[in-house]
Amino acid sequence: MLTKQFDPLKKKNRMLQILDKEGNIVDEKLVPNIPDDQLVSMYKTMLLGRIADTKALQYQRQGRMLTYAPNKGQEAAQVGSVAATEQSDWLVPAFRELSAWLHKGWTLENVYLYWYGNERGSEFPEDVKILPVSVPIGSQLNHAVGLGMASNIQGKDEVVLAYVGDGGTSHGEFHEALNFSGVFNTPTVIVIQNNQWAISMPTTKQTKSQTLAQKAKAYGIPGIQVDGNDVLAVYAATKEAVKRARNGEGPTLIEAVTYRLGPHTTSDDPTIYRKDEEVEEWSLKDPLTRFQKYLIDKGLWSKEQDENQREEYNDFVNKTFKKVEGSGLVPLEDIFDYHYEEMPSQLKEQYENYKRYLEEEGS
Ligand SMILES: Cc1ncc(C[n+]2csc(CCOP(=O)(O)OP(=O)(O)O)c2C)c(N)n1
Ligand SMILES: [Mg+2]
Repeated sequence: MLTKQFDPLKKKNRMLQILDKEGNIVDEKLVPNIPDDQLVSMYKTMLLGRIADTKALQYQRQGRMLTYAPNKGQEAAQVGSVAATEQSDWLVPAFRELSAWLHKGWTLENVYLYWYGNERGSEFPEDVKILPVSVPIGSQLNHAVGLGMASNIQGKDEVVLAYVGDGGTSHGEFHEALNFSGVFNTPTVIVIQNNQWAISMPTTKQTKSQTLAQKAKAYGIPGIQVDGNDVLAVYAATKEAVKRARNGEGPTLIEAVTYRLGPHTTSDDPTIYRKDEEVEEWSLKDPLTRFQKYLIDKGLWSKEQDENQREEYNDFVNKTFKKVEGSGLVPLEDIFDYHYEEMPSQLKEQYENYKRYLEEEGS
């Protein structure tokens, strides 16, 4: 069992890594059993995620997209984990999970619609079990544990995979969720995407703990730290956790050690608070390059295929965004009657103020 073999409290064998930063296998015995076509499909999602991410940032810079939270560098942490779940399982995101969303089946068109500023993007196909983006840090974890409790009560076979950032681990909800998941033995797998930064706050200042994974110990549940830029390690740890959850053995906490290569959001300038050398160092551990080398070594992929695939995705992403741009926005008024069947009085007052503001603006 990986959670026994790797211990976040020990110095030796602390972090699970299967593919090193050059894309070579560290230990054959640890390589998870993933069919070839699935390996390729995982890589393709990571590639699409990278391209769609880069372009989203550009669209926003061109004034064509409302806002965006970049994912560059975190593709393995996301695809490695979601690929280890089943279609019937739940995905509960924070807000920086582009590659996980795409792999699970949230269409790029709807993801883009959301960041474009059109709430219709948050509509998911019936068989795609994803909760909407959750911007209030940590809040999604309580929903995830609740879904897990519901799965238990209704005797369903659904496992819940939830994401949170390193910054999110300082929020009360993180601790409540871990405690409840342990007490109620919920089928929940919580993946911390430790991307080293919570806006300008480094993980080293976020906690006095050596690792984030060790926090599981206090709640009596298994916890493991994995190289989050190694898709095979993330997959292996998640697969084991999902199996445990489905067998009625409760939750697991996984810390995926990764790095946010881009800005926090489109309103952030990371050069103010971190050094270029740090970013360069992490660029050498790029999750895509490593996985690509592994697939090429295995004879499952080639440089030529890679170039063609990139071209195809560039084209697909451009076309998708054009459609989104042509869709228009949901009228801002809609946010006033979005939450309540009948608008409460204080909201009515705000709505009146808003209309007055528009009249004054227009005059
Ligand atoms: C409750 C709450 N407080 C503050 C914020 C503002 N905020 C947005 S992202 C963020 C940092 C999150 O860091 P982390 O959990 O590491 O996730 P990352 O952004 O690195 O993916 C903060 C403080 C928020 N969205 N919600
Ligand atoms: Mg973070």
